[in-house]
Amino acid sequence: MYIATYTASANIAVVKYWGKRNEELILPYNNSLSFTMDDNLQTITTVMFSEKFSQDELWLNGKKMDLQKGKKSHVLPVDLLRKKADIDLPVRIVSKNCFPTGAGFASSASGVAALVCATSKALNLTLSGKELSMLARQGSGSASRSVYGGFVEWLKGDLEDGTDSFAQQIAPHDHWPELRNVIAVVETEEKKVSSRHGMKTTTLTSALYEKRLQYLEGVIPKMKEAVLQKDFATFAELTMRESNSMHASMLDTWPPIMYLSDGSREVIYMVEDLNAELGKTVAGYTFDAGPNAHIYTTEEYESVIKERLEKIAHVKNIEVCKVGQGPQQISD
Ligand code: 2P0
Repeated sequence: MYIATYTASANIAVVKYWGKRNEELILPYNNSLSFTMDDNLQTITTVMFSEKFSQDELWLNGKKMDLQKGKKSHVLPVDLLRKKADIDLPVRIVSKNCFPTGAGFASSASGVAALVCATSKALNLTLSGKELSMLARQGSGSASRSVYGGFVEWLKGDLEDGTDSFAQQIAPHDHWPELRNVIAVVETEEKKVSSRHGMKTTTLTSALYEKRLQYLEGVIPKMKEAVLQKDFATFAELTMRESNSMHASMLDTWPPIMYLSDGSREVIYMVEDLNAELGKTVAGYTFDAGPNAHIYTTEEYESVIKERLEKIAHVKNIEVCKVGQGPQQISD
């Protein structure tokens, strides 16, 4: 029996990945930047290989999944690693998302990152961060960033074969200890348009998309500098504008994609009002492929933001994350 258990956490991007230039290898059009979260948004995964198993199995949150359906691409890295290790045994994957109840999102990033780390360990492979990131990328793009903690950049790369498209850590988890991500859950239902489908139609139909890619080329160096200097005001403004840029190109997609809801917009106005009232930028929102808000702020303003969110009727749940350390092995 080959066995290993790993945890990995979701990451919340501040320069987002939305569009693939190669769908099979999962190669993006732009570099992206994110913070990996702490164990509040964590997946724990055990991977076992044994001749006693008759077939591959995936158990997610206590339910057996059909490997021929939706999750098939997410487990692709297991096949790649099995070939690399030259071990031809059936696998059993047992994975659990330890997200707060009703968080309203299930992250493929934490799941695939934990899967890649656990599989590699179970098969006794010694792989570099770069190799783990490239494998995770092929399961789900955003997972390439969750193999590291801290502040992470996924390089889009230029090569056709994807060998230069992987993530790297820009700053460790303790670089900016005051940073917080306040999550405002406004919707707990599953999204109507999957990221995979949505990003494809955006790249094919949005006239704004090309403009977004040009815009991001200027944003990325500024975002990295703002984080390295811990310049919160610049960081937050770039984060909000980048999120708005992505959601503008989504709305410009045909048929349009609208992830933001009335609740999301109320959170946006709350953040704008707070920053205006204090005369400085102390909070910056960002939204992924869904209506729930991620508000980056610092420890000092965490409680005022929570108080204001509690007054918004659409907000069903509030969680706070710090920046996390990245995947950890759990001993047997
Ligand atoms: C991100 N998202 O950078 C962006 C922001 C959603 C909006 O990465 O097709 O689940 O598996 O590569 O990684 C979601 O995309 O998509 C995503 P696939 P993934 O975090």
